[in-house]
Amino acid sequence: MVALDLGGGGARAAARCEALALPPFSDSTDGLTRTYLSPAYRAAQEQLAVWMAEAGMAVRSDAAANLIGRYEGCAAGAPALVIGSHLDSVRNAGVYDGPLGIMLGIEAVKALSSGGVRMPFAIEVYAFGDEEGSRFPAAMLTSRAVAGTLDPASLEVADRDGVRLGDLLDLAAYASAARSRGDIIAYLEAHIEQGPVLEAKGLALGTVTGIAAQLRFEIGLSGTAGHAGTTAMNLRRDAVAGMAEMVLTAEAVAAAGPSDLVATVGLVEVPSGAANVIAGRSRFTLDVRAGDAAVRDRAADAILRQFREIAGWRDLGLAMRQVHDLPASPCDPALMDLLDAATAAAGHRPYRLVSGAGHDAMIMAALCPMAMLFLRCRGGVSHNPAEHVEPADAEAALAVISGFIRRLGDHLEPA
Ligand code: HGY
Ligand code: MN
Ligand code: MN
Repeated sequence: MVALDLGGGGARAAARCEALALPPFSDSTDGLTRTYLSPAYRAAQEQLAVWMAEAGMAVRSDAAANLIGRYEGCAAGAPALVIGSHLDSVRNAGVYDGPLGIMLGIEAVKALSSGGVRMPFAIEVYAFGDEEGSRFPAAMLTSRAVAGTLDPASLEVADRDGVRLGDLLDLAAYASAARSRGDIIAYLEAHIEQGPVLEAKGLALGTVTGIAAQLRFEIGLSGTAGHAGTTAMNLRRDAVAGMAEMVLTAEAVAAAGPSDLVATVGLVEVPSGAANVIAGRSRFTLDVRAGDAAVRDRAADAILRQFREIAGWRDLGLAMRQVHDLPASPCDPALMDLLDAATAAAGHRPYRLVSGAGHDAMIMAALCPMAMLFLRCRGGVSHNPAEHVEPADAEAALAVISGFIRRLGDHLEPA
């Protein structure tokens, strides 16, 4: 194959993520927030569609509101390599978490189309919708729809304002976003590491070996609302004090386990909370992860058992609902080898590492072989506006993705 001109596409990919951090591509004027199906999400899709078309792709969207660009292979209608990541963000997010993988996919296609090169397979770039779960109490619905693993009951969700997913999209059609196995050869996702390992090793890039298993719960406590000045301490049923004890319990259980076991309470709410009222109700989320699902499950069982004990002696009502269960997802060994080879050919030392963060890749693994390329991010900081990727590292990632694409062609059609 002729050498491709990557033309500063890595730096452009990073710059485009920065361009999507401001209104109308952010729902907030104060930092980046772009939730699934919000006005900012729709505006970002419109901009992405322009960039996909400029790169030589035919653009469409599916019933789950994913945006897809397709670049045909040598023969029209050939099965596709999917390159993707997510367009939504957490609240007050960094700008690269998700979009960078989409932008790099677009740049890889742009290099092929500019060089007039067609592969023996098509390439589709997917911009997924709700990876973060920052709007609805669910996550990765749109990649689940594509992978064909969606439980229709999981679509019955509403956001904090009571807007239901079904108010925004046709839920009866949602699962038609599914792709069939024969249509997809492999899935590749490039993503910032969101951790400190690559930076500590002095490496720009890493090949992911697998993604940690995740469990997520919503917990509700009910006590008795009362007067903060007149209710003696021994007479209280305080839903905030109970929640505080549970938060520290989750932290202690995870801290006592292996280093890859983590537990997080990231959202706490006190409905009708006030300075002079003993809280009658509280709610919070619990996220538990480990590289091994059995380790994760034992820890989650221990945490929930202690929650029941705390609720018991504090005489609090306790409601616990599991909202998310993702198994550990190993990456495909042959695709990891291709990424390592492309990394070495691009002049970087191949290095393998596990992902503690969740990604659409773990869902796509049910549909096809999956691989992930991590990029170093400054200080390992992510889910934070201070997230930063060096343009030079994005250039390196684009070179590796392009090398991966070429090697995938050779891998599928040995000379
Ligand atoms: O939660 C996660 O791991 C991902 O960033 N959505
Ligand atoms: Mn994220
Ligand atoms: Mn992400």
